[in-house]
Amino acid sequence: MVRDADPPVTERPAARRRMPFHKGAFPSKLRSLRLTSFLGLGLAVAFGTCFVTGLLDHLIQHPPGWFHWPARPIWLFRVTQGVHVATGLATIPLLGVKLWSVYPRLFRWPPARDLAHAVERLSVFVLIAAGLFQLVTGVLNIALWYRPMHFFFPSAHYWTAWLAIGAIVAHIGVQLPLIRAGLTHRPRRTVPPGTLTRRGLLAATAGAAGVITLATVGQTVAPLSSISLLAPRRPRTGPQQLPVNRTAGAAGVRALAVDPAYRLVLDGPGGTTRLSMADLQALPQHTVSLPIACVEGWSADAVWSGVRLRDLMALAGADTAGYEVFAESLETAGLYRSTTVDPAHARDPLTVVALRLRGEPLHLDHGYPARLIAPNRPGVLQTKWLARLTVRRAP
Ligand SMILES: Nc1nc2c(c(=O)[nH]1)N[C@H]1C(S)=C(S)[C@@H](COP(=O)(O)O)O[C@H]1N2
Ligand SMILES: [Mo]
Repeated sequence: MVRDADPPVTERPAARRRMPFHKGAFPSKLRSLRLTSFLGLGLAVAFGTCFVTGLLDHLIQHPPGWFHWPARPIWLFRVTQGVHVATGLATIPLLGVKLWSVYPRLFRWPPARDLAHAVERLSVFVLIAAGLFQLVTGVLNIALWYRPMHFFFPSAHYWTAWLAIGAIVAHIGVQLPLIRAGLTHRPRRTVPPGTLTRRGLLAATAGAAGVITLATVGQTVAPLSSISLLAPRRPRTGPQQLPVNRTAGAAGVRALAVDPAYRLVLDGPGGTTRLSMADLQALPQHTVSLPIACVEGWSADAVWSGVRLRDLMALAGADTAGYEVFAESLETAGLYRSTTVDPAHARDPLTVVALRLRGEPLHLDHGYPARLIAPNRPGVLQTKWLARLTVRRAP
């Protein structure tokens, strides 16, 4: 197997003869097992990190019984989701150059020597297709461009991730002897002066990944937002210096939200209470500094004031541990119209039903008259335009 290590793949006479394209297509001497192995290593680290952080996001949004996501530290989800988006983006140049480095092999003829080889090639095909699907849909999601996606993005992105990671593990397993050889054997071959070296190509690839990251990380790191040309959302844009994805108009809640007859319905073991804005304002007010950290990768700090959720739970007759809160929006149809606040988040002193943002009443697009804001939760669970809170025993 190690014989593959030295000459670049295009120089193997058999490979060249059998290529369906004219011989000498893309005849780069840069291609080598070593280059491919290093690119593969980088890709495995980036994709693996992206997979784990993505899985975490999925578990937080759809927690199975055994999973508990803590309310502290308040910045944890912001970091894991930022890492998810950054590593996903870094994968783009890595995958591009990796595919280029093995390009002649992808079109080798005949396509398979035997059954085992056919299975291996099929797994490579799955790997490429699933990897490209993840990158394209992920970027479309960051760009909030859902129109070309004729499927439900979160489910498609989640299940394809399993396909991709399965194919990657299989691929690494099959190629392990070659990868080991590629990473340990240093070929003596030299590249003519003045041409791109392998080290140069790896550095350029890493540089491209870095530039892409810098051009987007500003959607989370405010000081970098001015150079974040690729970030569609910046921390200080939007009403009250906070970005808005879904406006009150889009959610169809404008009329209900400004109706003087608005009441926040509070349901619990002690019965049902209907709280007017004046009632809510008369309860003890608390100010917390918490970020909105959207799963799309942007996040922004803000200062919120309102009533602690635990105070409302006490009012509803649930003054002890073991209760969760089901929060519903005035929105009737949206996918994100309701969430469950688990006991740890519900009792946290930083979890508030916010009435104010940066000292002003909430803007209609930020959830006026009242929204949920809790520490270390994905933005998608920070329900706006609250209509009803149901306090109930956690399962
Ligand atoms: N009722 C309701 N609340 C919602 C949403 C929504 O669509 N409906 N979007 C959520 C999402 S995805 C995020 S990131 C935060 C901030 O969203 P915004 O930018 O639309 O204010 O609010 C959340 N609260
Ligand atoms: Mo979001």
